[in-house]
Amino acid sequence: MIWEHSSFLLKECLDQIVHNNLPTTSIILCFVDEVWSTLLRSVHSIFNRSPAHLIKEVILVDDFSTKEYLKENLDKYMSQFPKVHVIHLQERHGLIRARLVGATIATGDVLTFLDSHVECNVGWLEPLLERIHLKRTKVACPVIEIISDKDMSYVGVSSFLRGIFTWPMTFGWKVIPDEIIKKYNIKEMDPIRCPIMAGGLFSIDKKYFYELGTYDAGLEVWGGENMELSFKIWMCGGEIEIIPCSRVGHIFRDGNPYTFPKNRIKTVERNLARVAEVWLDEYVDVFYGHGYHHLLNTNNIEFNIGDLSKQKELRKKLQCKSFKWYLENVYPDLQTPSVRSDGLLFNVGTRKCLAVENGTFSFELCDIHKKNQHFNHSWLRLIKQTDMCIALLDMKQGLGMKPCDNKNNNLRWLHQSFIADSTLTDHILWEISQFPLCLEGNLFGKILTLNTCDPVNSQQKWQFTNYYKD
Ligand code: UD2
Ligand code: MN
Repeated sequence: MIWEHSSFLLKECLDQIVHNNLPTTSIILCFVDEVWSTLLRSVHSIFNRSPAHLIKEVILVDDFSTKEYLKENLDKYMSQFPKVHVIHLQERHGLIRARLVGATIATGDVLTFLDSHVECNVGWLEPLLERIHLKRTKVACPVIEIISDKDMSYVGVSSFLRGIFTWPMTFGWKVIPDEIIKKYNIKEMDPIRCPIMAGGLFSIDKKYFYELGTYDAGLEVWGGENMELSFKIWMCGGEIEIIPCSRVGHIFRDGNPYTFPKNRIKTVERNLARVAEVWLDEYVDVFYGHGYHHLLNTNNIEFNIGDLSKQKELRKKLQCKSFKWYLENVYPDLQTPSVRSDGLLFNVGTRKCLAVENGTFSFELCDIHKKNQHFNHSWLRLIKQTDMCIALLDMKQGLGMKPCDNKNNNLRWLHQSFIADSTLTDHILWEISQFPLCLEGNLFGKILTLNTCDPVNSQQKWQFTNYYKD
């Protein structure tokens, strides 16, 4: 049964005029063990709610489902729709590579990806294709409305939502504040630029998708591919928009109703790390620093991120902009500092600033203009001056500077918010030591030493010029 949901549509959308030479689209749905009725609901809603001439074909990619009804039964049922092609993969590809299989056989001008448990609403397709017709580097997403997984009812959602991420690269929605809506006079039907797309539902010009190198095919099963494509689109010259006149319902479920060939958490974190390594530049520390340090530990031999050379080459070839550019221009409200603190490193006891010259420490009168007094404390807790880091060289030589290496946990120092013991927050603790060892500044003899922490010793207290809040 198909319900009418036009009550959820904006009245203004009904009067919208689109070009009559819109591009055609291939609609790609991949699935693994999808419920029969929801899969049919998806396909029927496509045909019932789209102009036939715009649909080149509907490609169903069965990602090696285990359910019997998804084999011959499905083929037989779908044979009533000449435009539907069903592909049964002979091994599990995961949604990323399954979508790519669909893309290779697609013949339409535009690729439209949908999840396999959706309901396309009245007039959903034309506004997406119209945007791409206006500019081929626009990637158009419908508003994703909610189909309840309890009673299958359809719930409309606000149009004023942007797709965003928070660290460590977690997808989310962010409401556009009322004052912004008023200030820019944003209307309900205006396209909304999104730093990140939700991932499941979007239309993209097929040639453009290939120019962008499609997805990183090294991503496994589920997760992170929306980050990868979103960064790539924005940083390499495209745009992502939600088109409020296009609305598609999606069944949101707790967890994934299918198995992961490997562990789910490990699969997703590996995917995210691949994306981070290729796209985040110096901000890669921010990603690892928010709960993914363990991926960097050299004894974590299980963790194999795979080869990234092709992805990095692609980024060069496409002459994509930097992640800093993306943050400043596409997602300025995230306000991510690339380091935890920086500036001068002031020693409270000596009332002087630490300086390095040719690898040798000294204390100098603080001078913000002197580059050799500049340090930063990274998200991975390294204390850096350009690409050299404060390190314990060995017990005899004591402290010195060593080339920075995110994987070397000997180089990690705790300070301020990283320290649990509130009597030591101004101190700088060597992270891997079993008992608390602190950096101490001395005006004579060895300038920097590592001593047993003492909460009241002011020569063990340090201040950076700037601290950045999370
Ligand atoms: C969201 C996206 C989804 C995808 C995912 C992150 C929406 C509405 N959904 O999670 O499209 O971007 O985030 O990766 O934006 N599938 C396969 N093979 C697999 C696993 C999944 O074909 O190995 C299919 C699955 O049947 C479904 C689609 O891929 O049709 C997306 O999976 P999901 O519905 O479990 O993802 P979802 O909506 O939780
Ligand atoms: Mn889904």
